Amino acid sequence: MAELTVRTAGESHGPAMLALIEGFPAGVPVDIVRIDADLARRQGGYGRGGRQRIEADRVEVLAGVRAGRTMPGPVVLLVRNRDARLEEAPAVTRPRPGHADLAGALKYLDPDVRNILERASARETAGRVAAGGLAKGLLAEFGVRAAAWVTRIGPAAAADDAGDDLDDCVRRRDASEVYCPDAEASAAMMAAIDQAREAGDTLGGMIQCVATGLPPGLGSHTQWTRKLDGRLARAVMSIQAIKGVEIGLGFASAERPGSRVHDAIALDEAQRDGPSAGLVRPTNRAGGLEGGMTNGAPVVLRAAMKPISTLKKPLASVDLTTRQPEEAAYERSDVCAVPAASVVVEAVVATELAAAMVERFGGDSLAQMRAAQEAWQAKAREL
Ligand code: EPS
Repeated sequence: MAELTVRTAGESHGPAMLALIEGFPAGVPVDIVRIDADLARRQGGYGRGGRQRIEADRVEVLAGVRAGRTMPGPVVLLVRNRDARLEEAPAVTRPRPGHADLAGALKYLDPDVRNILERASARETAGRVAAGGLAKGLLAEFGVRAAAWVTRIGPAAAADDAGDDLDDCVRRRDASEVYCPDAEASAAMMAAIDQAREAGDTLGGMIQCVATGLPPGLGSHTQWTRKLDGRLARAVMSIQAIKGVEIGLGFASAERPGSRVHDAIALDEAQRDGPSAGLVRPTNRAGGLEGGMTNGAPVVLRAAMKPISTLKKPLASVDLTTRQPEEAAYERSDVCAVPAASVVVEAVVATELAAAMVERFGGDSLAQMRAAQEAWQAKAREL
């Protein structure tokens, strides 16, 4: 069975970030302008630091695309670093609490945590966003969309918004400097970032991602490794600084009785020819996933991001060369990267959903996938 996988390579201050995408179907349109727009969004967001004034991320295709469509075989995407100075970058010997620095120093028995932080850096997510752009191109062929936005930064939270109208939500998100559809909350979030900056501190927040148009049955209940909720959680949790992931009601479902958690099943004959075969769910507390499979409702996922670990007013640390107590290292850094992380969440969710589509409908070519999807859809109405 074809398996769609994404791997990245590259250091924060190396020559470039690379994404290797294998198992991607042939014949899928590749929209470079759209991928670059996602890369630019990832670079932006109120609260970013000096690095993003240097970088101007653009995707370059090194392999696997011809005449604007994917070919059979691996795709390689590249995003160059302008701030490429890996050889000249100074040693860092005072590990920053919260970063990969100390755990990596102990793992590799190396007091220069530069060798760790260069790969741990969130710059790596430029590669994952580029790959996610490719995945979005495949999803669009099937009318599937994923969009993510910011719902909290530090103390400032948006009004509850499940993104019922995804187009409207994305329009409002794109008008906000913190990528939050709620204009009033956006202003409060920016004020919170200003306060943190003045205090030499950093802020985390919450991100919500919604995916619509998904056919039921993506993922599988038959083996824990194939459960789509588990795969989405792993992909999102692997994003730098993400410390929590929930689907649907998530942690709130622990407080409620079952009658207020599960989504009743109803009939809507008008939707008989659609993906649900007319078996609809008036509520979506499950966040579109039951038994590790999509149930036809939108997938709704939330992620919690911790504050950036490089602090202008650093926490206590120890110099690994002298073993003397010292403040943790500080260079330039972002005050808040939650808006940027929302773009990464959107990208990795799109990648996992595309992988699940390939698994369900076969991965050689777009034409083959479409035929399999249509054949299933025709049978679904007979259920
Ligand atoms: C990061 C540190 C900063 C961030 C970086 C992630 O980079 P620098 O040390 O060069 O100032 O800007 O994020 C990016 C470069 C990016 O493109 O997102 C870190 O240590 O994780």
